[in-house]
Amino acid sequence: MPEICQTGAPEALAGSVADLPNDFPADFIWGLATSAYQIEGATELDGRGPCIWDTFASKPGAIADGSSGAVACEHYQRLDSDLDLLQACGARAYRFSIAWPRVQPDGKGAWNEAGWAFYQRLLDGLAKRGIQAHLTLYHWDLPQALQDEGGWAARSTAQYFAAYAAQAGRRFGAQVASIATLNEPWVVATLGHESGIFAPGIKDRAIAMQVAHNLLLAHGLALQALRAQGGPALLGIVLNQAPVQPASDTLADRAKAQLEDGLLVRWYMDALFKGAYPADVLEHLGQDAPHTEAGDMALISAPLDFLGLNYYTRNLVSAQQAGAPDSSGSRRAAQYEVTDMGWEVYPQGLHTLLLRLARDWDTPPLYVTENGAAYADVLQQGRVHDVERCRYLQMHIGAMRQAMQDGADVRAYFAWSWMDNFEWAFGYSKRFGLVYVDYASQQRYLKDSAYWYRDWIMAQHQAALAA
Ligand code: IFM
Repeated sequence: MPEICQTGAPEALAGSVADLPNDFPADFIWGLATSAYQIEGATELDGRGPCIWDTFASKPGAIADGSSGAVACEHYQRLDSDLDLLQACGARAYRFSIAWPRVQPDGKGAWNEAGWAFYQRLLDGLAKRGIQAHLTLYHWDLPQALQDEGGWAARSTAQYFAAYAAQAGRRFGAQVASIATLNEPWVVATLGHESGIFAPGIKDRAIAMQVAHNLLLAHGLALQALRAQGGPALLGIVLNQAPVQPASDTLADRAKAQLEDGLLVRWYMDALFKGAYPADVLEHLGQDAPHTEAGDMALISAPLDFLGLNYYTRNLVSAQQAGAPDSSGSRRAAQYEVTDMGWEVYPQGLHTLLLRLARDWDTPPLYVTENGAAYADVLQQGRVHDVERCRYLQMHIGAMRQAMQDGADVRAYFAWSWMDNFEWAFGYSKRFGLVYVDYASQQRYLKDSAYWYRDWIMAQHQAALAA
């Protein structure tokens, strides 16, 4: 391993580079992750329809730097050279999403063949380079035409999503290793419809909880359609999760943490793996609880092949903290070192979370589908010495390995993100990439973390061959 990322961890953090175990299973999946709206740009090219993030970003004040995904990383136009870059980063697997409005501009009705052709080129390029494809069907870019009919608050959107999922399965199901229906339904429901800091910018808790249910229904219907096709791809969903901890031992803080855990973790986990919403959360919601129909929960809790988890930090809550949670799901009061997002670096939370999921629910194999950190990177003579990001990745990989040794069945790890990109309401002001993007020139530069991760993946591969 290169010495650039050999710095030790502060005492408060679990693990250090020296402790990083080099004994992962030979078939463990190492990858990089992105999403369509965050990197593609080309929002008006080749027949793509508008999505809710195009609309939201056009509202004054919605995005911190006034930007949008219209240009982003120009990945749509730079696909071939970007795939060479992905290979140079050593990725063995790539998690990406399809922009629904690119392949079906109105979210229903006609397909856009030029849109499908882009993703076919992407899959061909991955296959040519020996990189496994992991597809996410929905990473937040709902076609605006469906929003105009009520968006995720309308049950019909779940049906349209299932039709789109079935079409994607028919075209690509044999070419991808896995298909995740949704990315982070909590974010879509809560940040998009309760706090309104994300698209479509609605602020209504009853609508948010109906959206939370309709998203899970959409997942269930899509899963049913994909299962019926019987393709080889493993099927699952991706949730953002965190251990929710009280900021103090007071009764009020503990009660608040219990409720937040109910809304962030148990709402989704109980629905997916027990076929019911948690009683304490339903009671808390009262009139704001969603309308459900007979058969919904059976669809939602149909067996999965994998569960994807996006982990960034813990959620530390206190009864005093009012206001909306941020995009990590937290209303926070930091006790440890924080990233550029203000999120605590808390690798032991990944260990806690993985073991808790395995203990409290009958989960399928777990994939860590996102993990990473934003830092204020500086490009100097073509290099970015992002020592903190290297440490972040190393410590979280170490925590994940420890969880595996303690009994969690984890099969994959995807670093977020392959390249700097549009960080939603933060625009381009936050850099999560292992690759630095100079947005003015669209030049890409591997950060030290990319070199480290490349060498780490290579070392795992060699260890597997030698075993
Ligand atoms: O950039 C996002 C991603 O789209 C979803 N998960 C969290 C990341 C960092 O905020």
